[in-house]
Amino acid sequence: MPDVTTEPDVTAEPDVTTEPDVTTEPDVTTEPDVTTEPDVTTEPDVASEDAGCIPLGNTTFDFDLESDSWQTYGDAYWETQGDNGWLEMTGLAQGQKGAIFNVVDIVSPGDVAISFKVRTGGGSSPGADGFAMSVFEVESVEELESIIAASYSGGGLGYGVGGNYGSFTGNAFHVEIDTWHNVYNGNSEHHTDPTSQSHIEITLNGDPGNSIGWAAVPDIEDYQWHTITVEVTGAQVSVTLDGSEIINQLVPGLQFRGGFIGFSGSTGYYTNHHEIDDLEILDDCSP
Ligand SMILES: [Ca+2]
Ligand SMILES: [Ca+2]
Repeated sequence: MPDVTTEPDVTAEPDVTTEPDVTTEPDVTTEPDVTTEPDVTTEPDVASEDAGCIPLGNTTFDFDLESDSWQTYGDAYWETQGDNGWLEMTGLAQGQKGAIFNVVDIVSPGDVAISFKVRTGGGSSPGADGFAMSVFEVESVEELESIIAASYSGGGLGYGVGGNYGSFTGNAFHVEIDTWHNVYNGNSEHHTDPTSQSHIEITLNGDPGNSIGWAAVPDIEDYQWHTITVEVTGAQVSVTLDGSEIINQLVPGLQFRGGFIGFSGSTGYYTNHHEIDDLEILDDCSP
């Protein structure tokens, strides 16, 4: 945890706000500028890694999770079978809420591509509630952990802390795999999902009701591994599921701010497995 004291270098970098000038330019000729930008100044933080600008790289979760960077919260746990390891947010019990975050390495702001595998299903019929990948731009692990503790289960998917879900007003980016249709009722239900079907949805700032794009994925609860990729290029967001594009849209004003990356999920009366594997992060800082 002491390593985290170096993190403000990354999260506080206002210089990066100049990057959209670059990111809106599809011209390849401007890209060399990117390599000389402040991203480079963050590299000493990951000096133990290779010289590449990929602080997390390809994480298979096959290593002993307790070794360093990844912290487990609530009902989440690390699971293995043979040489393969993966993350389970909830297990099949009711009323679970779990999260696993990397508390050491920070995802850089700016354009980014993130890929991970999900497996859900195997629970009740219907199943619920779902899970999410989140990147929270906060200044310390303590702040991150207070968010995780305060987050809602159920429709909050273990990351709901903003909007109707709480007082969080910072920047965060989320990719939900949502298998339960919430309908706002001003009481136990804090937002209305965009579709009654299972869906993959991009939301912002800790608010599961702050949707900026979604696609129905009615067959996602088959308890098979599926690969999700999300790419933020300037204000353009695209998502693919098993290689097929399901979301691609411009979100005016959007800027990927980077931060702590992790996963969370929840069950309620209804249940499912909520499993994650093979996280890959590609910052836009390739040579
Ligand atoms: Ca694995
Ligand atoms: Ca939902």
